[in-house]
Amino acid sequence: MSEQEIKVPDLGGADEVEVIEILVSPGDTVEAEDSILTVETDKASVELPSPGAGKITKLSVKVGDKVKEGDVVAMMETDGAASAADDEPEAEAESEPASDNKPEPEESKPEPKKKSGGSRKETVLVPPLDGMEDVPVIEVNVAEGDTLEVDASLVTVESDKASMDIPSPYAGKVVKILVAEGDKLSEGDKLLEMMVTVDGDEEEEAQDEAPADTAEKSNSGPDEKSSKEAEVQPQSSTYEPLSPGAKVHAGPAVRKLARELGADMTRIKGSGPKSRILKDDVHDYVKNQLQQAQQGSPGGGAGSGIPGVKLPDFSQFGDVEREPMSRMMAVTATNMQRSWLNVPHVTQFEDADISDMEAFRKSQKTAGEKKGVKMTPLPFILKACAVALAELPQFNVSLDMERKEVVHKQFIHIGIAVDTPNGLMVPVIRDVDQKGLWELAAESAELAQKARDRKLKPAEMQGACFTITSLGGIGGTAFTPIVNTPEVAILGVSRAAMKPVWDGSEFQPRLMLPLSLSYDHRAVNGADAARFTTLLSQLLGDIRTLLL
Ligand code: CAO
Repeated sequence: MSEQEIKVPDLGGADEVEVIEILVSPGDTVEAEDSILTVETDKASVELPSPGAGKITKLSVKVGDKVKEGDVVAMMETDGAASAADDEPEAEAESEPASDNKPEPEESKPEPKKKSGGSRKETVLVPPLDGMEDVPVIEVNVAEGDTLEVDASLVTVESDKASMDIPSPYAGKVVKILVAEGDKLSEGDKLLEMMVTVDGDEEEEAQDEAPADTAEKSNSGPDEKSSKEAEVQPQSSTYEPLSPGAKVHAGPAVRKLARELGADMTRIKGSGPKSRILKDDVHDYVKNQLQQAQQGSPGGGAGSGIPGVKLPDFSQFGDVEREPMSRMMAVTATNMQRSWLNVPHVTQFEDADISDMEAFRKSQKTAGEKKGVKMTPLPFILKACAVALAELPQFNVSLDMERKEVVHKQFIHIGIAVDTPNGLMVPVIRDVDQKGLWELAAESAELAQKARDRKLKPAEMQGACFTITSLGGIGGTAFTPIVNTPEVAILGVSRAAMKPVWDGSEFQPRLMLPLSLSYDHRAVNGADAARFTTLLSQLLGDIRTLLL
């Protein structure tokens, strides 16, 4: 037995490099060429291999340490065979070619900001996205050469919950667009370059800040787009596959682990520098996949216990065309299926006599015109639901099945389903119980318009206790809505129609509003559901009771 030093080999020109991962522990037995640790230069990550077979006895470095050629990083016990350490084995450079270690050519360095007759170049970055990351660009709204005002929409991005426009922080001319449809963006990513109009003082300031500020904000080098892709695309937070051709950055030990666990590395988000995949990322990914399988796959088939639907070759029956689902459609489909599979649904029907309510609503037409607000049946229904939720709080809960707890909500926020050209969206009106009818009319109209214009912010679609889906403006006599989990009930409203109603001595023509209440039968029992719809019917039948 003899003790042997493991040293940092020739690093292809790099001086000091940082240890980013340690792949062995004292006591581990390693083979020759097994990776000991990973260091990262500006341009490449490098695994330092073991010079021979033996047992690691000591580590002399930790993650974050800077090392250079010849530094001892670990000690190992060998059986006395010839040491290869002194031969300085070549480190295994991975991912980027060795030539990347060369100093950057002069011309690729950003130039200091120049005074340019009342304008300066700025790189517009992605602002905070309400905590979201990797949000796909669905539309680029400007072209190179366009002259923009402050707040002009630059691009539209679409998350699971909402689409939003990213506004221009400057007035000026678009010089170069750095993103394309389909790119995934996170806060701080570069969007485009603009020549921004500045006044004299600001220009002086910009001159003083250069070049440090310029290096940060301006980068018009030819590699801009490709480096952006390399940085952004692998950062999928939902374990979506990387785009075709995107490179996986990981060392051999991590690759080996992924192989052993059967994990597809192109689906793993790397948390290391430059999105490098670490061992923990592989473990997290596998854990996440197992959890998903246990909870049931949203798409049915594997994991949910439900056989998937096998599609025939439709072209055998006639011409077909295929188009990709929009992200919103795919998300809605997943949510609907998740709810349908998880929630035991029951629907309770009721008709509310809204003849008097309708008379009152019509009497408010002129007042509405003066206010610029249209009073539809929806605000009355919102108000009636808020009263019913307060009186029957078992509807204002969510179920935490994992902890076997019922979450009671002390607020009354109601979602309204809005039909938009891009699909179904559900903005949320907060504190409905504390708002008046005009306020509810104005707010629901405003949110519905925002939904149609794809201007809803994610926060405006969160936090609902209950949902109303009104098809009354369109038609139909009844339907069975799907509960918008984790809420436990949803009210479907169909088209009001004149019906003969028996008053004890004769039939009266009354305007009847069909209500369909779907509920989660785990949280709500049938008797309470009947109480809820009966109460709604009474409240809408005599809207004075809404004030009580
Ligand atoms: N019975 C009869 N008429 C009704 C009615 C009802 N239940 N509800 C609304 N109306 C009338 C309104 O009074 C209005 O008529 P006037 O113009 O003569 O006053 C007309 O229908 C259109 O109303 P609206 O749809 O503009 O307004 P709203 O407040 O009733 O609804 C909104 C707003 C956003 C809920 C609705 O526009 C919408 O998008 N509904 C579709 C929701 C949906 O897709 N649900 C399905 C989800 S599951 O796939």
